[in-house]
Amino acid sequence: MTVSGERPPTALTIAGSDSGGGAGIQADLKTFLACRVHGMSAITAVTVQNSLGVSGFYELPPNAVAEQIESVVTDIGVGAAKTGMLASAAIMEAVADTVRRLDVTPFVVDPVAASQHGDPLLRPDAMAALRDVILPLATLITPNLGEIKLLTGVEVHSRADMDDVAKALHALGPQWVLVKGGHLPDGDAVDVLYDGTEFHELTAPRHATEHTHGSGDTLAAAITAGLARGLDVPAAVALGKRFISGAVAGSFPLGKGLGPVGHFWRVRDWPE
Ligand code: PXL
Repeated sequence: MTVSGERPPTALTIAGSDSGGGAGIQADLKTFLACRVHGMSAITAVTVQNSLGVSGFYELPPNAVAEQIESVVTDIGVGAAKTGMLASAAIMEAVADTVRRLDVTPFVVDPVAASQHGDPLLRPDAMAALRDVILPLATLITPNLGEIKLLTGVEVHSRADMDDVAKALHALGPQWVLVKGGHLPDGDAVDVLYDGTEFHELTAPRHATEHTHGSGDTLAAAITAGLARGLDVPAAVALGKRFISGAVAGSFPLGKGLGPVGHFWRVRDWPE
């Protein structure tokens, strides 16, 4: 059989496994596929979870995380990378060393701290390391309002607060900040993208669904796929927003609790 495929764009996720398949590594790889990017993974931890919540997680040794990254970077090449659940300060140190040494860029950081049910996905010591060790390396960070409170101590109550906190987050070292305002109570979901100079506002209608497990991971993964395809940050964020809007509209119930966003909303062709 002849092999006729071109080499596709490649993206790496450095994140935790979700046994329920809706978030984490599983969400990222499905999103990369849907965005026609070859997805690769460096697993940081294995969570035990279903639609009702996370009942525990097992971390990998920090060097095992670093070796997975090095293995794919030095052979296959990484067009863009993202982080999700990084579990511990020791894993964050190993990821930061490796990403810096191998110049892994663009580097999207989704500062994941807890599941949608509020179950912790980080050790208590890890938030400070996420802020001090990981954020300064980021091309883009994608915090939600809860993560912003943990990173800066600031509670965002209004659209005007979002600009101020974007500045405070930018001062922590990332090149771009996407403040996700989806958890503000009223109106459309507004996000603010900031590069230290200009504010870009991105607005999307809200969808009435509670089945949004994995939505943050999926947005960050779609943005990463856009960067791997060569888009600049504003264009990749716009692509990410289109992808997550479709996935939230295509979300579905699963199990007895919260279902995931529908990663396959654009995957239409069924192999006959
Ligand atoms: O959605 C955040 C997230 C990231 N990574 C893993 C998760 C979750 C949420 O549950 O389980 C592994």
